[in-house]
Amino acid sequence: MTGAQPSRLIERFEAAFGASPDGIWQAPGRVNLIGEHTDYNEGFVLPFAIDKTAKTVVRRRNDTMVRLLSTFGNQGVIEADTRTLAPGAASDWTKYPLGVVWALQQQGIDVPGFDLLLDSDVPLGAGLSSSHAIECAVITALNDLTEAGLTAEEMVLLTQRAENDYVGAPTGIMDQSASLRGSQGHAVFLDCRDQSVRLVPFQAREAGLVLLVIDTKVEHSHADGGYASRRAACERGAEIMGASSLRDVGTADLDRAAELLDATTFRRVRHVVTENERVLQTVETLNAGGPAHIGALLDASHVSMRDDFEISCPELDLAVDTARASGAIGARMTGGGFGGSAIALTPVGDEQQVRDAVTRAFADAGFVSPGIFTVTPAAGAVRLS
Ligand code: GAF
Repeated sequence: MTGAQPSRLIERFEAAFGASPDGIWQAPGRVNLIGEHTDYNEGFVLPFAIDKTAKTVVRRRNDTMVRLLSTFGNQGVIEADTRTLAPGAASDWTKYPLGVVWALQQQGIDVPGFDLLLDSDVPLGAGLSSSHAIECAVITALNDLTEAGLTAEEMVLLTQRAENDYVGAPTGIMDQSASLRGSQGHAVFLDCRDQSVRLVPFQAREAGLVLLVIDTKVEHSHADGGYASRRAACERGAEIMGASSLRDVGTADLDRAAELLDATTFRRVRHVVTENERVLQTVETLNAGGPAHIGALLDASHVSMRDDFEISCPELDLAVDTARASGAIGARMTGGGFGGSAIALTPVGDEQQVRDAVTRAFADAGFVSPGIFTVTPAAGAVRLS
């Protein structure tokens, strides 16, 4: 039923919960064009919302019960009580909606009980932010139903709190910002220090290109140690450099960084500092010449993540290298790393060739067959009915 029409979802909701819903809200997943692990360093990112979404069908209740059902898995209806939510209590997908309720409560917002049906066509564990899509759909619904009047910026911080303190993943604000603030045909140029956003046109088709996503099927979780250890290295690096965050360290400071920091911390810092520069250059290049000119920046970003930040993996490297060798004009892993997806900016005429070459290379290497599809920048979270 994944990716179902709203009318089918309403039928399913009514069959499960015995009443009509108050509405349907949807929020997209994202790809990040460039700017990786810069968000929690108060830096720059350039993601966009994709045309794959989580949908939540919700009905407000008159008690404190939350009843949750998804169209995937066979878990049936899972119940919780808004009065007894505690971080770490849920281990399945329900931690995302319950984390949002918990974060709203921490903010002093009174959240009533509700029934919720979730459907999503954002691939799970593919590094396309399927969990943030759920959280953003839920917070958008609850913001409407409680009339809390939260701004997009406030909802970004509350879903970050849900992720950090309820789910247990020490992530930044990029994914929620793309999901809540995305715009069709645009990438979201976000300054993570003050949450200011500039929308940058990104229309690959008009430039004769497609953006391919290559899902390596290597699953990852940001609650695992790798993400947290990279974040800790960045914080350590900034502190030794006497900066409040790596946002305040520039390329001109790298010689001094090399003297002060151990070799590993230096490479982590160099990735973030140079990645911030690449984001700025990508925005400038997109505005001046369009997507056909950003290939080298995507490639450089991947090399930096592979060699300096060390968050790639053999499957991501193979996807990127094969895509480049078979026609893509630029490619990089996207998202937190250690698995998930790569993106490959590819001339329309070479799309099939790249798909075939990557599929063949994965088979030859004995890797699980990758998922390959195109994405375009889509609108952010919205109420459908
Ligand atoms: C994940 C996190 F959720 C983001 O906040 C960001 O740090 C990203 O990894 C890396 O750029 O998607």
